[in-house]
Amino acid sequence: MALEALIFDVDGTLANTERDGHLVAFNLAFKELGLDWVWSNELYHELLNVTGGQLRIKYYLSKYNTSFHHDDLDNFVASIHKLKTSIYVQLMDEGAVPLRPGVERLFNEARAAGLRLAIATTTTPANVDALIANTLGKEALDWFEVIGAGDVVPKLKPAGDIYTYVLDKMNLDADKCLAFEDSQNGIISATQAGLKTLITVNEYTNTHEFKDACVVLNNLGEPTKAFEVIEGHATEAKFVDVAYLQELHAQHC
Ligand code: XBP
Ligand code: MG
Repeated sequence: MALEALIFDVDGTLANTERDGHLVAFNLAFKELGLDWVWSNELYHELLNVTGGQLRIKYYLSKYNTSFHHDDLDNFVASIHKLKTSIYVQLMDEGAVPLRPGVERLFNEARAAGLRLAIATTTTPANVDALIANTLGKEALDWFEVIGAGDVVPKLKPAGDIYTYVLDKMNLDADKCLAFEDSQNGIISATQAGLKTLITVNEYTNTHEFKDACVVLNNLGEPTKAFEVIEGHATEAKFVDVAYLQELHAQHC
């Protein structure tokens, strides 16, 4: 079965948007609304176990700020999240977060090799557009055949719904694809949709469980700076290119 398509997670995989984008935007939104909530990097690490910004805020209130009450919590949280999204987009417009090593290079090589590209993420669609447009240029949004984002499906990751949605839209079988993820919730989601997955960890996810991964790397690597294999088969490859992806795809993982 030949490799035909690559499906990418966004947050933590394409860029370190959680630490340098979302966390900053949540705290700025709280401040702007006069709330005395401050999420530290350590607390955010724990809160990331819950995917989806609105659910994350509710989780925070239920576990770390139990004295806070609001008569219309759903709408209140939605309004905080709306402000947080606009702040996040502004941060991206200011170029706050670069892509991780090897991401732009791999997009270009994959496109040149005729691989189909797509995105499957839990984050709000506007956030994806802002990151892509500000790092690769607006026209790069067209590189992705499908951008599956946010609550286009009822169940967020770790449910497999977003990957299944993307595969359906592409009219593609899971065994012709590879997924790119950074987290345990992400790999559970991709695996549930039947996908083989390559993991690049980051500071929030380097202790996660990735038993179903084809390989766990520190990042995608560049010709000038090789990746490190954290878990998986030894390889001659020094950075992730199309030939290495074909090698991984042929493995039983
Ligand atoms: C991403 C998320 C999102 C972002 C914040 O997970 O869980 O909630 O943290 O974005 P994944 P929103 O990388 O697994 O897709 O505030 O827009 O939800
Ligand atoms: Mg992620």
